[in-house]
Amino acid sequence: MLSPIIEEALNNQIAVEAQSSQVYLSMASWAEVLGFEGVAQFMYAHSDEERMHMLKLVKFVNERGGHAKVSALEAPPKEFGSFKEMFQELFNHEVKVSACINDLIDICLQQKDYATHNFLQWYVSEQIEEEALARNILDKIKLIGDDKGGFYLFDNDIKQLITADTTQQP
Ligand code: OFO
Repeated sequence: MLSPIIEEALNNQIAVEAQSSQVYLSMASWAEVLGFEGVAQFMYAHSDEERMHMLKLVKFVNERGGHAKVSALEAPPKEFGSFKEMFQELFNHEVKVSACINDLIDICLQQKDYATHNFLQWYVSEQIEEEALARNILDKIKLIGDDKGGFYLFDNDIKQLITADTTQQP
C-alpha cells in the first residue's frame, strides 16, 4: 500500500514524464517540418519512450492501491532555434528529470517505502542512459558545427540511435 506522500510524489513524476513526452513530440514535429527525417524519427521515438515511462508509473501506482492521476500539461515551445539548442534543451531536460527521480528516491527512503525504492531503480538506470545518449549527440553536433553536409549525414546516422525499448509495453 502506498502512503499518501509517496502516492503524491509518484503522481508528480507521472506529470513530469507526460510533460517530457509532450516536449519531445514538439521537437519531433519541428524537425519534421524542417525536413530532417532522422532527427524527427528519433524525437518521435523518444516521445513514445517517455509515454512508456509514464504508463509504467501509472500501472505501479494503481497496482499498489493508489490512484494514478492524469493532469493538465503545459504547451511546449513550437520552435527550438537550432538543432544544437534543441539537443542542449533535451540534455538539460533529462538532467532535470534525473533530479526529480533522485528526490523521489529520497522521499522513499524517508518513508521507508522499499518496494517503491526498488521499483524506481529502473528509472535510475534509464536516466544514466538517457543523459549519456543526449551528451553523446550534443558532442557530435558540436563537432559538425555549420557543416551542412555533416548535418545531412548526422540526420541519417541518428536513426541508428532509436532504441528498441520504445516498442516495449510497460
Ligand atoms: Fe527521459 O525521462 Fe523519463 O524517466
